[in-house]
Amino acid sequence: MAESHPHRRIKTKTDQTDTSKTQAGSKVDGGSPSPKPFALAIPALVLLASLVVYSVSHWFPLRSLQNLLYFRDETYLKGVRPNSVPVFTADEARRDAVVEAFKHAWLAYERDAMGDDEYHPISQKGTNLTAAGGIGYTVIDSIDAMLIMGLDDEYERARAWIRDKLSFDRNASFSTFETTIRVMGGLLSTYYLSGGDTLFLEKAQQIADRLLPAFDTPSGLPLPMVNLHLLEGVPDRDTGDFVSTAEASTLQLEFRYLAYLTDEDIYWDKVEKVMVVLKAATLPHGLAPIFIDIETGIYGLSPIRLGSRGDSYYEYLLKQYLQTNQTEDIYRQMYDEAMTGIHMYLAQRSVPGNLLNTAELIPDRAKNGKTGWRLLPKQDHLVCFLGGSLMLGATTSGAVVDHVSVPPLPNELSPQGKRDWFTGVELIKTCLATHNTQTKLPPEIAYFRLRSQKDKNSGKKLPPDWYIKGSPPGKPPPLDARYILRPETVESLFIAFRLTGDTWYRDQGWAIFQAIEKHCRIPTGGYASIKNVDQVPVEHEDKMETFMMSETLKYLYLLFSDASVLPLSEYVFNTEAHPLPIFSPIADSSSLL
Ligand code: DMJ
Repeated sequence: MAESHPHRRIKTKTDQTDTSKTQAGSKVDGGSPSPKPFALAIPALVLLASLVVYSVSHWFPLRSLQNLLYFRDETYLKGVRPNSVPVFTADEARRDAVVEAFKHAWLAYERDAMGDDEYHPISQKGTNLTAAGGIGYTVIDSIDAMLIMGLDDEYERARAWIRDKLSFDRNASFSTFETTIRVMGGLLSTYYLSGGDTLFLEKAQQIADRLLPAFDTPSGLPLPMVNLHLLEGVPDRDTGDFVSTAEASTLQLEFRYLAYLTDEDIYWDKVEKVMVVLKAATLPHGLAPIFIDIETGIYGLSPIRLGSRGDSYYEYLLKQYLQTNQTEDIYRQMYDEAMTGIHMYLAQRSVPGNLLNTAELIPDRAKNGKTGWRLLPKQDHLVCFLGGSLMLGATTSGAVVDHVSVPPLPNELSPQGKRDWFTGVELIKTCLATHNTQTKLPPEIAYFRLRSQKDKNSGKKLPPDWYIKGSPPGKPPPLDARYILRPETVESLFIAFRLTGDTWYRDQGWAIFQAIEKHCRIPTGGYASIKNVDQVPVEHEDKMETFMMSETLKYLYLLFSDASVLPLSEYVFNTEAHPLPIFSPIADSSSLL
């Protein structure tokens, strides 16, 4: 098992003449309150058996028949608009409006809270994640966007802060996952985009070294928190002996790229070991419950979902495959299996509008007393990354030619590629349908009325296909009704646009941008979350999440930029939208093989 490091000392994809296939494109945090894992981990076998039973009895025949339909001949790929002429040039007016919005956000933060981890635009102040002091969360998460958008002055000031003020020596616990994706990801991306400014690589290595103790566990799975001063992994009080699947499996792009840059095996080996454990624990069809036991490496009896605590597991399967230029077939296999599992168990259609959505599987007692799975028709906004991701996977993992056209032609994709492309397109449409609210912004969580379930909501005055649970008029809005400036729909729109050149995706992104401007923009500077997407005038929550600048505005900027800016064939975006270059290994000795 893991001994070598074939993946480094090589060339980035841009250096190569072989540009085999086209490729790129991003999720853990708190959509819904996450249930605690049950105290006892159960053997994977029990889960496996119950999923198989579930499959046979509920889905398999119908799904197989549906899959066969994708084999038929087509002139246009299902999900591609016939006769649309692809556009590759910038939409300058819209792009510049996004840059103005970014400055509105950044300049307010810089004025009121420079260096603090988080920003509160209404009270015009900053706070840190812990009382021990900040770790540059907002500055580092935002700085690569400044380079990308050509905001040179802002970039120089942010760089000076990182050079002079940043310290990671904080005696408090920080999230392993969040620190990796935002801080390490931001530093590594800026290192590359700045043409190799060593300040960023040094800082990335410093934070990586402080995060490494998280992996010192019996299984090799990381503890969810790390004390950055004591250099000790720390369990999460809420999840005890467990770490969420997404948190454990969304560190790989960052640590692997650092290993590639520094030639230090340890970074690669620690995160690959995590994948070895996850692979061994995987359920049939690649689906993963959202909690895994850190000591044993066995999944806990916990929900299977594509939203919070599950999402970026699936995202990083594809992206690990893309990061090393499609050379690590093991990740392609794991990704393909997982996508098939999603189609078999989670993909649903709603009534009456036939919207494709993804449900959750909740472990429960069946009538015979055994463990079974109950379908919960709930979709976090976080799942909206998956539309673009499926399309990207279709043109890479699902391609049967080296160069896929824009938009792809039917004969360029495998049956699975066609299936995933179409599902991706459909899922984006569903996510856009959840923007059909008073504010045109999506809720944190939507429930769907499924074809396959009895209609329990008939007669209620609710949106036909989906609704926000616990949101009766006159009552305080539930947390599900919030919009916290999340990027997932625009992330998918960006990828879809790059892969199709279809300006319809740009128009959808522009409508979302306008809704953000109308309802979230604070006149004195910055943007704030809103408490209820279905209420106008809106009520604000005094917080601007760091992903507003690092993801939402960056993806919007890229959506309106010309196609040569950060092409998906050369970059893979980490789950926090930090672009990292694709590179190629010289040998194949993955420990997963
Ligand atoms: C981001 O921090 C990342 O995309 C993460 O993977 C999921 N949640 C947020 C954005 O919604």
